[in-house]
Amino acid sequence: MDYKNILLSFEGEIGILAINRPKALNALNIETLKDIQMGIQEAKDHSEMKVLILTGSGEKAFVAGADIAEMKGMNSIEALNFSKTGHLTLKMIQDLDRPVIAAVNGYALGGGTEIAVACDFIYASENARFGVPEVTLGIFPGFGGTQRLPRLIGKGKAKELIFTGKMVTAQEAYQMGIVNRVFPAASLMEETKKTALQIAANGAVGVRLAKMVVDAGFNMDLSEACSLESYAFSFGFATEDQKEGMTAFIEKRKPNFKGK
Ligand code: DAK
Repeated sequence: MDYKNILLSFEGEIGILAINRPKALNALNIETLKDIQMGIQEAKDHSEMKVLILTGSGEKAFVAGADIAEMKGMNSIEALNFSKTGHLTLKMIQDLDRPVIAAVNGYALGGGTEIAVACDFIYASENARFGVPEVTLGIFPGFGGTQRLPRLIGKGKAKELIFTGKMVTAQEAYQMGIVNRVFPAASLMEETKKTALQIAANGAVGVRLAKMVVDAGFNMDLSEACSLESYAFSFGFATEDQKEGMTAFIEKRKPNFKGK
């Protein structure tokens, strides 16, 4: 597939989607959001892929936000269209039936932080910067930032970021619980790939069910969520991977999972 503003590649079981608009620090315009949607669909159709890494091209930015030049002249209807396109893009990332790791390699501002937070978890380089500076532009976060950020780090910390619009370092983002791990810029991709390979070596159906249960159960009450877990857990016993995983343990060998 030919994309204008993303690069999509596959290295064995790992997919890498890099947002690639260097002249605007990978800012998200509508064209880029649509490219990301098509890239996610292509990754989904690539059955060999077990984990997707989302990153930004270049050394300076992951995504410096929504494209301010494109947004500046929008009326409310165009803004609604933009917001819906953004929400759909982030939902496609969140709902991908395989894990998505954000490798944040520089500025992740506004829509950049929002798209990272829609991934399953975030690794960051030491030079990464996070923030939702929309209020400094006279708006507020509109790609799920007012919803996903409080669910990830709690309402108080999310409101502090949203109301001040301040930027935080990768280390501060780690302390706030936005980021799982921080690495020197030169080793971010290598470390992210290591984790992706560790995930890819596990039973793919189990990983996929676990993602679904964590996400779907998060907004349910505990007893409903545990009931969902029970049914999904039982379904796992209908798979070849469960038989292989447990047989391999008993036979003291490495499992050979087929994702079936
Ligand atoms: N949009 C468009 N262009 C951008 C950009 C952005 N967000 N960020 C950077 N650029 C462009 C710059 O204009 C500059 O272009 P040229 O002048 O070279 O043509 C080029 O990228 C390099 O940027 P700088 O020269 O500014 O580079 P610096 O190193 O000096 O500064 C910076 C880097 C990241 C600190 C700075 O560029 C910056 O503050 N950028 C803006 C960050 C920001 O405010 N991001 C949040 C955007 S607001 C909505 C839903 C969601 C949203 C909005 C609406 N709806 C419901 C409608 C989301 C909003 C946002 O994300």
